[in-house]
Amino acid sequence: MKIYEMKIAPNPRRVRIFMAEKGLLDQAEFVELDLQKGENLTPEFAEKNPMKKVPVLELDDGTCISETMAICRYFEELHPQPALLGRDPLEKAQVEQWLRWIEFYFFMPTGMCFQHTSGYFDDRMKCIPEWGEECRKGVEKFFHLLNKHLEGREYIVGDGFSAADINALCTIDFNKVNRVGIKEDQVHLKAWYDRISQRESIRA
Ligand SMILES: N[C@@H](CCC(=O)N[C@@H](CS)C(=O)NCC(=O)O)C(=O)O
Repeated sequence: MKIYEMKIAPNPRRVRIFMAEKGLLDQAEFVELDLQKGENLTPEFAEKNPMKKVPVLELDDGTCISETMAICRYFEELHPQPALLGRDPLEKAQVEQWLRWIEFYFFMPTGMCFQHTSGYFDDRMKCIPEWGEECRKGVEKFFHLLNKHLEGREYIVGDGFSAADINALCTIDFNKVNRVGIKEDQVHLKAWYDRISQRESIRA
């Protein structure tokens, strides 16, 4: 199987870490695309993913799966251990809840802040810097929420590492481009971040 990605981009990174946790990295060939050069915008790549985004998982029979969490779900079903999407009905629902919160209220505004304030994709979109700045406020709010949530907790959900931890960490790291980071008084978030960052998978 192949994974189309740009290694430093945050969505492919989520898949890499997920695969590393399950010991699957050596089972895929990783195909690097340069997003800023628009290597994802070709008709050939649009055949694989009409949204023209990475990551895309291409199976040996040519079947393509897009969307980070759909790819992760596929690996979770094939290789249930270690469980990264919850171990029982309640935990599965809680992981899903956090994945959606992180995606909608943290990752999305992070991406919007980056795209609308950096001009990285200004060849293909109209940047509205005021919108980017508005999104930055949402991002900062989520840092605060996570800090509060992590008081007295080792992981975001229950007592085990999950995709919620992966997605939150990747979003925090991506915020370096927005110059938003963990504040000095966000000690619970900082302790969690330092702990999670030590996992080998994080450097995948
Ligand atoms: N919802 C998609 C988002 C994928 C996405 O936005 N990927 C970015 C890289 S992190 C991308 O391909 N950007 C290229 C572009 O927008 O031209 C997912 O979860 O995989």
